[in-house]
Amino acid sequence: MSQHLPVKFLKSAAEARQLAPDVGREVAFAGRSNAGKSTAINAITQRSGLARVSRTPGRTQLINFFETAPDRRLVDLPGYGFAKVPQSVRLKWLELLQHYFEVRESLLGLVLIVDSRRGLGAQDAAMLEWALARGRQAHVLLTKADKLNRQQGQKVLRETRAACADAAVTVQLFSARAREGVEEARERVESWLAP
Ligand SMILES: Nc1nc2c(ncn2[C@@H]2O[C@H](COP(=O)(O)OP(=O)(O)O)[C@@H](O)[C@H]2O)c(=O)[nH]1
Ligand SMILES: [Mg+2]
Repeated sequence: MSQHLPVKFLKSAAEARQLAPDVGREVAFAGRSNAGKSTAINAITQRSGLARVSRTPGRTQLINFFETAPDRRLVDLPGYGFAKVPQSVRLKWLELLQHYFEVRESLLGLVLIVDSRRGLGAQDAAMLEWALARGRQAHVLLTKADKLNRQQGQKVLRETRAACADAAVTVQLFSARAREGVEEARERVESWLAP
């Protein structure tokens, strides 16, 4: 187990034709806005501030590619669930996301970021469904677990596992703040990127 995942920013894509070349292996991170995706990516890669590269002004939503080794990538997908975004803009992101999952040969697994206090939502379930097509796997991080007591944590873990009853999906509690589950998440990501 490596101690960290070296990461270099590769490129951003606003449209399908701007995606990084579809070679090698990659792992994508998706989640509702504010679920803790940037924080989780930073904890897993131990690069504080890395995923902030993806923060762009206004409502521009980009797919950001990071390289961990030649032809090995982490992909930061645009967050969903903003209340204030116009329907037309929301549809454009969803189309781009759906296109990404449809065409991407190098995508091995999805890390789905879910706020443990909210649980799995309809859009999260849609992401999972898109990702699992064509033999891919998924790993759900129930984030901000430090906000729950042990009993609440076990309950949401149980409920989420039941909702994702699929051999290709694993679920864990995660807290960047309490450093809970960071190693487990990193191992899952590294197993997808390993040759
Ligand atoms: N308590 C707690 N708060 C967290 C944790 N991870 C993220 N947050 C907070 O949740 C908010 C959203 O986090 P961010 O990573 O920017 O979410 P993103 O929009 O999904 O990228 C921020 O205020 C973070 O400080 C965690 O493990 N514990
Ligand atoms: Mg973010």
